[in-house]
Amino acid sequence: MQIDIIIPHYTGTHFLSDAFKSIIPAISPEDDVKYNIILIVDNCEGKDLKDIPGYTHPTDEENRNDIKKLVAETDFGSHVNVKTVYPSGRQTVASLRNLGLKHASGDYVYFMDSDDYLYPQALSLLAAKARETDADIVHGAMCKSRYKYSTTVSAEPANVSSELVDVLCFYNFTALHMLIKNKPDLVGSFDEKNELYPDLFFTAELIARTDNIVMATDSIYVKRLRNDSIRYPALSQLARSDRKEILLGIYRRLSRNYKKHPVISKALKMITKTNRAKRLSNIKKRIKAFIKKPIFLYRMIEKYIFRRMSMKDNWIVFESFLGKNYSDSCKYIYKYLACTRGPAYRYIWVVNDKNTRIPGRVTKVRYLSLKWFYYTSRARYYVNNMRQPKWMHKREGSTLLETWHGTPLKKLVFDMDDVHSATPSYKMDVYSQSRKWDYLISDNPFSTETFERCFLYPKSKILETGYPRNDILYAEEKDLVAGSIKRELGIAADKKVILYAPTWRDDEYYGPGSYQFALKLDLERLRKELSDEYVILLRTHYFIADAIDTQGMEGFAYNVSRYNDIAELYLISDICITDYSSVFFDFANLKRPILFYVYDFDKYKDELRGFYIDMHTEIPGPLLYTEDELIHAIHNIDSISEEFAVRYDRFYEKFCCKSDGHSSARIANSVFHM
Ligand code: C2G
Repeated sequence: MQIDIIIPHYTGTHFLSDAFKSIIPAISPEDDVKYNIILIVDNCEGKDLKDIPGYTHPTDEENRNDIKKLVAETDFGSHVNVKTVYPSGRQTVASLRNLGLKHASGDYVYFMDSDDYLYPQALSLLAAKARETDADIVHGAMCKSRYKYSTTVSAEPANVSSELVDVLCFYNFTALHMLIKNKPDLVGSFDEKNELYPDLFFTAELIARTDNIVMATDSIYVKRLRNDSIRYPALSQLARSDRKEILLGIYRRLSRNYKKHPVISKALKMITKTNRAKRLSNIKKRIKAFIKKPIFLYRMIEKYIFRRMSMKDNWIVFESFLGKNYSDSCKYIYKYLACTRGPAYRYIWVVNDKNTRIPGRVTKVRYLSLKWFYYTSRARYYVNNMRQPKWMHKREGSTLLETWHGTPLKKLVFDMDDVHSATPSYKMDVYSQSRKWDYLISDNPFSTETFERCFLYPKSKILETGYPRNDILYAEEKDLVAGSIKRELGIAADKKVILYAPTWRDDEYYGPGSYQFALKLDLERLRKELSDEYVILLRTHYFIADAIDTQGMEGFAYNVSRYNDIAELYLISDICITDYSSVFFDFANLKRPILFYVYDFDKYKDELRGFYIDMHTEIPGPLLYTEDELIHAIHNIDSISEEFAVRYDRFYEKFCCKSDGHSSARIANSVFHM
């Protein structure tokens, strides 16, 4: 038996590489089947590709070279042949597949998309079923995934559909994952005029031509949901305003033509029902949200009233961590402006706790309150350290200064392969949000280069000034300030301070912005071992919803998660313990010891995020995997400092090189001209 696997491909060799990797174990070496992969490669040049800062689309030549290399390097085994075809001129998925059909000479044809992948044995199981039944069509089961192919792919999929009518309904009459007997009166061809939905008619016509269809429910195909619709949009993600209309037209025609067909008409009815249910549930959700959350009403008020009022050129809104505190670079830019420009500006601070102490004359507003809408709508300047809400309107002529909240260690946005966090639309969201930033602050040349790539953000708008939030670490009065903070927190002057500030885990969440955290430290044991010399400050990341329990640990462990400004905590800390948080880039400005407590290192590095720098050779302290190692390191902190001295200096040179205590001044002079 010979099976021709037709794969149309356009751009994104990493997708194709995953598909290839999955095909190898999808074929059992014992199969007495010849597989013939027909890869049809479309041209990239001449397509209406978006201009994206920080990213250049590959030329046709580059694309082809990448593919040739991949094909040459992939060892499919002796019973698999690969043929690559490069048609000229503009193609569509339909025309690429039709071309594939022309090259097919085997007993069965099989369509696969280059961005999808297969479960182990998937092809062999289809082939075995075809041999056993001699069916015209052998259809496998399918599921969807947000993640790339991995060798652990045999884990239970979330939503495998195994009935033909289910597959047709949920995968919109897909032409994928079925062996089709290669007879001209059965296979037919794809409608090349139908750019967006080439599968619908092809599959309906195919199914209408034969009753001899069997399911192979143990053979599984994974439809991969792309998370980067900016650089690699799927057909279904291309911005087309006529999409709905086209689809409705096709459904109508199909319903007319196949009114009496038992499977097709049932699948079409299910699609209509599902779409109606989805629309209804969306409307219900909106109504509920409108009633429950005033924010929708506020958005209307902003749109129809505030936006029509004049813009105030001297108003500045500052917002740090969604109004959770008065902190970060926003705080230090504010302090500098208040001191040097005084009443030339009106200062508005977004703080959720109205008792937050902020020196100077400020107007306080809660995050997403009606006042927030009023001031952010009318102010000329908005200084933020996180992403603004994605629906937020930016007025013509206003300035959004994005200070960002750390030098990146963990891979960000477009440098991430899979997105494991609570928001799967992360890449698309960040892209549209960052288009509204007029400036982005960077702490060092490394961040500048990374931000340009990971945000696809123009370098010309990045201000590489160093972080204003670290100015305090270079202030002349820093020891005085430290003394008063220690007193304020009730820490004895003779006690040394350890700050434990871990980050959040992408896969442990309650919902967007609300993450779980379990303290992996035995506080009782730490107290026994360390309390003669040290106290410990425990600080969770601002995304963490779980509270740390320090009951019974008074005088030793302090929960400082709600303390406004972590920079002030750095000032009083003798040792900083973190994991993958960017806090160590800032703390390093003090040249004090840093320990990395990384009990879940492999998972974090390989599965969740990946890092920009080599944690084994570049970071200014040891990687400690267990509590024993951590305690041992604290007892031997002087020898650790000695051991890491050279690496620390190198690290400081690279990442703290722009910090000198005057970053706020540089920002103020570049952005605020009154
Ligand atoms: N932070 C904090 N307490 C923690 C962790 C973080 O106050 N326990 C603050 C620090 O100012 C830190 C910032 O939040 O620099 C960002 O936190 P990260 O742990 O680095 O994580 P994330 O918010 O994902 O930002 O480019 C930086 C990245 O975006 C990381």
